[in-house]
Amino acid sequence: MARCLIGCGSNQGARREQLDRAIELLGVMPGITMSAVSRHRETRPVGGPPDQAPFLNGACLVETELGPHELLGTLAAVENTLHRDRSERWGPRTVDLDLLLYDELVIDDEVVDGAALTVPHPRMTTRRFVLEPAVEIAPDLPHPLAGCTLRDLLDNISQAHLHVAVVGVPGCGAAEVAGAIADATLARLVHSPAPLPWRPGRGTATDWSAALQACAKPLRSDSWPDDPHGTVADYWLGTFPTAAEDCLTPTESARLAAEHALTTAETVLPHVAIFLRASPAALAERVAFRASHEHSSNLYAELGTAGRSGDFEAALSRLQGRLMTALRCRHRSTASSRPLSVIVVDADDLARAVDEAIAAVEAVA
Ligand code: A4P
Ligand code: MG
Repeated sequence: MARCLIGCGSNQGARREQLDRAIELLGVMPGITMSAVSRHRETRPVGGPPDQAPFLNGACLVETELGPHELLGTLAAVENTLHRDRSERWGPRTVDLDLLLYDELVIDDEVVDGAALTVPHPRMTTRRFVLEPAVEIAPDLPHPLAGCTLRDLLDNISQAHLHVAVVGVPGCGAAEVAGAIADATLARLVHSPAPLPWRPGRGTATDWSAALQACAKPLRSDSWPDDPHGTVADYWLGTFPTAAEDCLTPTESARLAAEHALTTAETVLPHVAIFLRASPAALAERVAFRASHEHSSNLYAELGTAGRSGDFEAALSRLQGRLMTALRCRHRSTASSRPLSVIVVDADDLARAVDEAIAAVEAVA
């Protein structure tokens, strides 16, 4: 038997009756036993078309013999019975049932019979409308990627001054996305004071140390503000030790990693990371564009030249993969040195990435 957490939402029609009916139907489905149901609460719509009606949101916990895809199919069947319209993503709905957690299973965009499934639900860790009802019924349930409990995740987004970091490889669009989040949420914007000295196969330990120290300065705990608007940075210090491995000798890299550990101990760590993941082609195109449009002595000009060799694209992709691993390490022991909430956003289309990132941060409220 697997223990699964399901998120429920409705903002169209008789919301309360529909949610109650959905939970009742789910409880009588073969292979499913309902073990706990939260209260429903009214929430502001996050993302989607403007002017849509407020939601009622709740959560339930079930025990099931069904596999994850079978359970997803059952949720869709219950939604269909209650006349769910799927014509618009994030559009108004009579009922939406999301599979939030399936035991401690991690499934990344696996398609079975035409239905894609990602578990844990990829947007749950910044969503107050998901975490509050979930914590009401299952506070100690572990989140396998965050390496902490649901209660820890809710505490994480309930900070007086939230710190969001936009993370990615050079060319991912972090500055644009961070600026847009700061504008939309009235947060303070911290722009990277020094570019990452990432030149695959070359570089000096002095350059890396200088860039690390420059970037750590605006994040120091002793000068950190406490106003309620929060801070959005367009970089994450955790990128440094990972990216330096491509440029420094193993001994120099190890020394930089040690310096990074000491330095970050005096900084404020981000609570939420927005990871901008782009395809190799989009990254190469963006770097080439910037190389031709920005000052010729900058990082992009150099990377643009390197980009003419095919190795560059591959190195950028590999770095992206390693950064992702560094951010989403599943071990509880490392949970204190990385953001508990990591939202992966497809960055090939920057306008869409901006909307997704803003929705992820607005969901905290
Ligand atoms: N899918 C993949 N993984 C899952 C999963 N773990 N659980 C696929 C459920 N579905 C999953 O979902 C689109 C596709 O996601 C499905 O085909 C399924 O195979 P959908 O329910 O048809 O469409 P959607 O809900 O519009 O899209 P999406 O991306 O799932 O939206 P979200 O993330 O569920 O957000 N604001 C408030 N206040 N309250 C809400 O409940 N909900 C949303 C929807 C936005 N804003 C909200 C709320
Ligand atoms: Mg859904």
